[in-house]
Amino acid sequence: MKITAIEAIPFRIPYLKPLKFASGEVHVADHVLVRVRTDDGVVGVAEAPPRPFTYGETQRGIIAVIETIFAPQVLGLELTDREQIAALLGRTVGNPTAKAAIDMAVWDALGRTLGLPVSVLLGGFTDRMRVSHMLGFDRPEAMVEEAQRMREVHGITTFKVKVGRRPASLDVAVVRALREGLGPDVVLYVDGNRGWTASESARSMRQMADLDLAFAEELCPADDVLGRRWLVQQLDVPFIADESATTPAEVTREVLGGSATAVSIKTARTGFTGSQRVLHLAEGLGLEVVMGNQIDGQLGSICTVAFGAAHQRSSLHAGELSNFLDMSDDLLTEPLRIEDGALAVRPGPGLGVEIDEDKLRHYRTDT
Ligand code: MUC
Ligand code: MG
Repeated sequence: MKITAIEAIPFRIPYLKPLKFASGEVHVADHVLVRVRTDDGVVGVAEAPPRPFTYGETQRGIIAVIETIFAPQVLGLELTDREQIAALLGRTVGNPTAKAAIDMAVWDALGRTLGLPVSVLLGGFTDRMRVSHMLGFDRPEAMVEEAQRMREVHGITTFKVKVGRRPASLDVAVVRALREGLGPDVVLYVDGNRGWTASESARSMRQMADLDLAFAEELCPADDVLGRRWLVQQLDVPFIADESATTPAEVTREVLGGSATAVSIKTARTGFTGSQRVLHLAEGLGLEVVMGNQIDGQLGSICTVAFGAAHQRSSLHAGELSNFLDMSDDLLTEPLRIEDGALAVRPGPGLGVEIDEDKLRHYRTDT
């Protein structure tokens, strides 16, 4: 169970359709596949998605920090030394998706070594999650059409709508069109990626008051401290902290400061070890949890479902698990399938997935 090598492999898979939101847009999945090898010949995998506009990480930066800082610290440790590994990686500031991918690849290797699914090791609460689909910026008719297709083809009935544009009326019109087009039974919530001011957010939320929204996420920056607190106190839906609250300390600060009342957990940035810390804090504080999407590929999405399904609180709401559908291809030998609006945990050891070596050869950009 000793870690003997950590590989960081860049790959590039285009999206069929870009995802656009207030803080950026993604046209290509320029991710990093992380492989942790042990002296028993076991290989654990995970993927790191660079999101420069959210965390400042780039594909080259992720590879550099893994190869030059993290791998030398972790080599020689046992797969069960997860607290040691977290402490060593934690000495470096930032680099959340690089750290998370190492953590999750270690968990995958541990599950494979023990012959148990990671989701069972984490808690094993249930074996699947309902899926929420994230709708990026587009014309109202196109977004309604996409949501209808997701409902018809995959049975998805929960949608997160990207907002935060100017004029805000563009987004208000989209959310109204979605409610009118999809009817009262779907769950709708909005995510602004910090695009609006607090007053634009308050005004837009008033204009959408009749649309039965379930949550509002990061409508304005958390750094607008008093404005954000003023906004959150007047809303009658939970306000989800996403990129503003990625660690237990940040969650505590935002929530005790009155700037958030719910939390998004993304395994892509807190791995399994860090996500459990945030989840247990959320339980203690009484916060609702949504399993978020870091615009993950299939490997990242199976990590989200493994964690989300493992615990009661993280499996209550639909998880954001479907944006891999917009990628032109992926790396798994057996592609993920969303059925009846749900994504199941893979039953095999570890994460229960295998990398297709031919596809990896085709999409990796370092050879
Ligand atoms: C989300 O929930 O915000 C867009 C930017 C990012 O960091 O994650 C995505 C989705
Ligand atoms: Mg978000």
